[in-house]
Amino acid sequence: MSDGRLLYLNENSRKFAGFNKEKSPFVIIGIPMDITSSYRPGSRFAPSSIRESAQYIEFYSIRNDVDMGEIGFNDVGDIILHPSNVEENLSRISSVISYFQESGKITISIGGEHTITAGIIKGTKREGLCLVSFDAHLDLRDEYMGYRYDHACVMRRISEYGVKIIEVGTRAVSKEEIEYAKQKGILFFTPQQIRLLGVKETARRIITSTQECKSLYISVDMDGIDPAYAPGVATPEPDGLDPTNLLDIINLIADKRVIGFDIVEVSPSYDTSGITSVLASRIILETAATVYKARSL
Ligand SMILES: [Mn+2]
Repeated sequence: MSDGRLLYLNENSRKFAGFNKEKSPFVIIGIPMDITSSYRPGSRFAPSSIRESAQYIEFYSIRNDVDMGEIGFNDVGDIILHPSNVEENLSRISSVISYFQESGKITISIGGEHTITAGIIKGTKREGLCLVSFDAHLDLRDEYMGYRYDHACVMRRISEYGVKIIEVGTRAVSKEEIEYAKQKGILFFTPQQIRLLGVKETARRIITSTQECKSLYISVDMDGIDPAYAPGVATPEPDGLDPTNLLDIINLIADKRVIGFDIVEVSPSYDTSGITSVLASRIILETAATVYKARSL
C-alpha cells in the first residue's frame, strides 16, 4: 500500500480478533481521536480495547446465518493523529477513507470520538448518500463552546455536506437542535417512540425515508444504548436503547447499499467490566454479517 493517502496509517497496531484477511470486503480502521470530549475522555484507547475484546467473541452470526470467521476482516491499523489539531485529523481520516472506499471496500471505523464521522463522510462519495446515526444526542449544534468541529456538532456538519440524516435513540437535545432538525426535515426516533412503535415499524419508517438513497452509512455512537448495557462511554445518558433492539433495527435496515459504518465514543477507562467494548465488537460483527448477507443475495 504505497498510495500517498496512506501516509498516516500505522499498520502495526493490534488486529481485530487477529484478523488480517486482505481479501475480505471489510476493512477495519482504528481512529483514536479524542480531543473534544466534554465529559469522560479516553476514547483514543477504544480501538485497541475493542480489538482486544473481539478476541473472545464467537464469529458466527446466528442472526444472519453467516460465518464471519470465514469471511474475516482486513484490519489495516490505526490512523496516526495529531494530539490537538482536529481539522488536520479530519483531513487525514478523509484521505484514508477515500483510498479504501475507492478500492471498493466497506470501511469499518473504530473511534475515537464522534467527530471522526465528519472526516469519514468527507472522504466518502456523497452523491445520494444517507446516514443513519444511533445516538442519545442529535449532534446538530452549529457550534459548541466556540468550536464547529466538535463531537456535539458532527451531524450538523454532515448535514451541511448535503447528506440526508436519520437519527435513532435521541433523548438528550437542545432547543436549537430540535428546531434545526424540524427545519431540515431530519427524522429522529426517541427510545420511547421505538418502544411504542416496535422495531419493525421503526425500521419500516427508516427504510421508507432512505428509499431514494444510493448509498447508506451507519454511525453507532455507543451512548445511544442505555448505560446499563454500555456504561463505558464519554457522555452516558439514561433511558436509552437496548442492544437487542439496536441490532434488530440494523438487521432490518442495513442492505447492500451500505458503504461503511463506525462505532464511536467508547471510553475504556469508564468501562470497568469491559462490557461496552464487548458489545461494540458484537455490533461490528453483526452489522458486517448483515451487510455481507445483503450483498450475497
Ligand atoms: Mn452521543
